[in-house]
Amino acid sequence: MVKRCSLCGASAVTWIPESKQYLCAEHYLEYFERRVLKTIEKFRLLKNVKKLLIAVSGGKDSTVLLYVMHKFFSREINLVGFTIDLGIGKYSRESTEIAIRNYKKLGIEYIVVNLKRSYGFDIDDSVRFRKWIKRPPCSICGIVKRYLMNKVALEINADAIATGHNLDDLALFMMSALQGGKVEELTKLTLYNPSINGFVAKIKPLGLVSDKETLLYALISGLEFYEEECPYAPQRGLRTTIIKALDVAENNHPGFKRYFVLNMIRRVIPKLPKPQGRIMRCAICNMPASNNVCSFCKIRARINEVIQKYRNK
Ligand code: Q46
Ligand code: ZN
Ligand code: ZN
Repeated sequence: MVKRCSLCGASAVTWIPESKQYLCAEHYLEYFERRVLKTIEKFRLLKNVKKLLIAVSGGKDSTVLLYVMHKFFSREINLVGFTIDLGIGKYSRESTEIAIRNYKKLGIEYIVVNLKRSYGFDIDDSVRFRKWIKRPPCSICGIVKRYLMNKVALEINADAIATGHNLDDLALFMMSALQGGKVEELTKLTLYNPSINGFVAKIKPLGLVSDKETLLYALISGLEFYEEECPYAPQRGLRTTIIKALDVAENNHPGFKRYFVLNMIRRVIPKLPKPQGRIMRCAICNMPASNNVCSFCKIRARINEVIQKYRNK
């Protein structure tokens, strides 16, 4: 039997277990946008933001973020897209091309940094020379993304950086941080991280919509996004177990992830001690750092050194 939209009777595309509603395509788009706009309003994510850097990988989350921000805020906020070509073979080539096509389609100003061209190494190098670098690609990739996002945001005087992290990402990060007792990491897992010690403020407008909801929004809206996963994404281990456990909890108790994340953001994280960062400047690049030399410059120097030494091995 064809299910009907609980609001208008048209044929339904989805069921929202939390509100026990079937929704048609049109009402689903409205529902999703309302959720994102409510998050932005409730958590005052765009307060005093006149220029916003939007980090776009070309995947579904950041593409939806770009599209929604453009649809609702392009008249009042100067939006600038930002993409890093990380040098992960076909994954980076194609996702970067898609990001650029979307910027052009929407008429959004954008910046693309090619890691290899600008800094002499890329993520594939870190894998090729892993034996000597001894660090997983995702850890290097995380340092690169955080550093370049902040650097570019400072250079263009952006008031904040928006990232496409969704509810599932936040629930996973929170569970992992809790499990590992990483209190300092937990304090950063909010929807709004204020500007502190030379780091530009960060916002997560999709932080209360799930992975599935974001995918459905992208599909119904006909957005072009890169569908394949990064080849270095971990396939096993604790991370995967936590994802599965969270999915079981969500299936048995619809809304579990949303309540968990909201309770963490509202009740738990504000009670944690604030990180006591000092303002330091990296001796090499002069960017804000927690040590004499920032993590990016350290890893850049190490990988370039290894490339020089072992390139023919
Ligand atoms: S891009 Fe980078 Fe992810 Fe690929 S290397 Fe890991 S962190 S998995 S979001
Ligand atoms: Zn409807
Ligand atoms: Zn540095």
